[in-house]
Amino acid sequence: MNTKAFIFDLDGVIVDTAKYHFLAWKKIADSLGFEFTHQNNELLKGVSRVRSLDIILELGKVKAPQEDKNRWLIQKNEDYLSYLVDMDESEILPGVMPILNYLKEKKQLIALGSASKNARPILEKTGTLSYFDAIVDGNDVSNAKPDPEVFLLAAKLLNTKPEDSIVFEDSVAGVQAANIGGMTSVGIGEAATLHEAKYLFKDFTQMDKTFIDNLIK
Ligand code: B16
Ligand code: MG
Repeated sequence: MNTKAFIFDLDGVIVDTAKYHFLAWKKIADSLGFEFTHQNNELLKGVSRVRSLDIILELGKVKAPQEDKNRWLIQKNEDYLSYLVDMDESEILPGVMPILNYLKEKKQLIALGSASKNARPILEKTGTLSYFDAIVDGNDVSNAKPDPEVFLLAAKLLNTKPEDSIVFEDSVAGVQAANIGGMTSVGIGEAATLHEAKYLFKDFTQMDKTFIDNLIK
């Protein structure tokens, strides 16, 4: 049987943390006196914390010295972490566990490829850490998605070529990163935003074992 590398994004793919990122960023925007909408939040998916703040400040037309930015970055992360305190396996998105278990059963390699610097504690809290043969997160890379660095490093750690790697992603930047890296991109979400993905599923409950079997062939 063939062995492929299956690389999972974290936020929006394994867990629905996008809602917590949204609440924490909204608090910053509220305190600065401008509106931050769910639509605005789409721009931040898969984007690093530092870049996310820059995008938000551009939206609110706010110019600020670096020391203010540093303070807001700390504030946002503290607030975000406060939402994660009680996190457990109930926050794993529907259909994820059956796919992870099937990949294990088929002796496939599994990696995490996330922009988040909070990835490890989230995997621990949700009881999914042991599924991953390699973890690459925001602490390990210097180039943000759509740069493919995060996924290329994950494939390298798994000793797998990019063309034998499959990436599950909910963000436009992440799908682009997988494509640029020469990997098979699987979008998890809406066709309207993820049309660049090679394959698309609304969520993991729509993905059956045959789809995985065909990727492994
Ligand atoms: P943190 P992913 C990304 O995670 C999120 O989609 C994005 O909204 C967030 O800003 C980024 O992680 C950084 O997260 O502040 O926890 O370091 O989707 O690449 O798993
Ligand atoms: Mg994501």
